[in-house]
Amino acid sequence: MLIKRGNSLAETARRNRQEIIAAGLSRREMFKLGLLTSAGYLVAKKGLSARVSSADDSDVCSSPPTTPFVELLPTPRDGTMPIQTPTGLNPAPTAAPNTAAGEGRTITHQMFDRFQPTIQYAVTQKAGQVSVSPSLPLQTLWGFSIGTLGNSGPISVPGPLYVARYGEPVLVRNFNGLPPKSQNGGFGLPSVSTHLHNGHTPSESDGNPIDFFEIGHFYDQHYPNALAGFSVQPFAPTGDINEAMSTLWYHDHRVDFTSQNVYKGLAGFYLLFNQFDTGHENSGFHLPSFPEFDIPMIFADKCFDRRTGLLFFDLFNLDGILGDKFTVNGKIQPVLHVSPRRYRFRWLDGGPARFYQIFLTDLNHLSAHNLYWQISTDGNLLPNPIQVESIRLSVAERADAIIDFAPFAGRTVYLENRLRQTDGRGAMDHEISGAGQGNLLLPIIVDGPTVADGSVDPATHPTFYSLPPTNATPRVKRNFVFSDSGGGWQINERFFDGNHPRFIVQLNTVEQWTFVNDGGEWEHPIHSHHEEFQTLRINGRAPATSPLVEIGRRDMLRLEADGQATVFRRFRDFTGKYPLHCHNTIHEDHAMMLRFDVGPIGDTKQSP
Ligand SMILES: [Cu+2]
Repeated sequence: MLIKRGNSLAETARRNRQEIIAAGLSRREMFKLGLLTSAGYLVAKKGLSARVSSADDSDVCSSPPTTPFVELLPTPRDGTMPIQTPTGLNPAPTAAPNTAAGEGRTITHQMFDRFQPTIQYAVTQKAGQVSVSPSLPLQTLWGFSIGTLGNSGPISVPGPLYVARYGEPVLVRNFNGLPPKSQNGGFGLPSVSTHLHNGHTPSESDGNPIDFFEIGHFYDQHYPNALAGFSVQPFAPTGDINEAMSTLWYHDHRVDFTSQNVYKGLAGFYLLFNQFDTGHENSGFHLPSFPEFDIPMIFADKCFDRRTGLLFFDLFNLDGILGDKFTVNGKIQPVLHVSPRRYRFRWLDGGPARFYQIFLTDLNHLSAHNLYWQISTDGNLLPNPIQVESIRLSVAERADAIIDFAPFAGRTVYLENRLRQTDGRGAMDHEISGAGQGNLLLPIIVDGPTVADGSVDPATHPTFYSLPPTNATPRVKRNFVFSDSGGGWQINERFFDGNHPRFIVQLNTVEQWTFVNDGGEWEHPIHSHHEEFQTLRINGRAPATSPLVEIGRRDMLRLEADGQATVFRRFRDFTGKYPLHCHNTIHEDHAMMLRFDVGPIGDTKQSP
């Protein structure tokens, strides 16, 4: 009975918070009423706080019931995940900000002439009505629509997919057509900065948290699509092929509001191809052809108001929000039909705070260990495919999987998350549910026609790229302690300040960074912009492989409870400001992030 009582207390507290949010009280008013601490947490009263938990008071929401496995998974192959199409921009993009025409950018593009963007896109961020499940009312979400402000189509959540190629620079004109804050439905700020996650991008186009722009304005974002190392020997002028990336994604990164804006829908995929990862299974690495057999999937858990059925964001839970409804490409528990052959799935943990461990489950053969292949970590192909039974993802982390459905012909298998997590601070115990006892994310029905499969069999041990060497001597070794302090989340005991860099990295040098998790009750998925890193040490040992693939190039590092990691980093080609932050987007907004700059002369601060 204790458990029941605890659950109802948590539910009462959530309902009370919903009422406060619905009342639209400002934080200032809440301070006056004595509802908020100076750090921004709700005061520790039972029946209110998300954090006054007794052991039985787990913070999992209770959405209305939904009927699973009805709607189809949106995919690029049938246009239900739209593919972005090039256009001509008028006025033409310029290196300097075109403020006269309404551009919100304030910094001139670096290397605009060197990487002239002959491929141009227009996209508009706006509100729209979206179905997430036939069991729930239409939701007013925010998304990206193809076209210019005032001349764009319906939004899609996730947003349109970009198909880019190395050597073909791109410019995206990104319009803010969002409604005013008074019409935001309780959360979300109509002030945005779109980050291309994992991109090797000039600072001014990176979607820096403080480079946000307002309603009615646009921002030209220049993506060179160039391999890292193009400006230094021995890789100039084309860059290091072993730095090639594949699965990227874009999402809002507006300072203090990233969690709300991404939760509301502002995210999508950006795929990069080249002469090896071609998108055609009859050439290069012979990976399954896009888009027929190559399907991106973003996983995001959501909470819906039990009474209204509308998407709910708990503004007062600063630990991290967990949902009890599991979406894939924006739909709650959709369905995918495939043919009996190999597919490439590109998995992304879209957050805001949940960790996943994804198994292939056959509900009629629960004891079977269904193996598949992991071919990448984040946006990077591994040197070789690795056979796995599961892949673990932290927020913003990606993995490409190759699954052969030939052995499952005529059957149904599920993507199942079996990692247990009871609050937003992490999945500390790494407890794995029994097969069929976890979260069934997506049934895959293998009832498609038998078709030719020209893709490489991962069991033949194909080789992709090599790992770049990590034996260069670092110019500086820096340390970063991630802690629950100051009433929020901090790095080296300070909150984010976007206006002042904590340290300066010297352009075209190597550094060694050590991340330390100062606490046993939370986990932080750490992300840094500019270039990726390679892990040298993790939790006191050399990086390991399966199930947590640690050897590959990465832009995400899962800093476990009491864990630490040392990584090798290069900073080539581009200068300017970049963030290092936790990608639990709630932690990021409150305010576990720092700004570093890359410039001609660096400093040597060791604990910046
Ligand atoms: Cu964190």
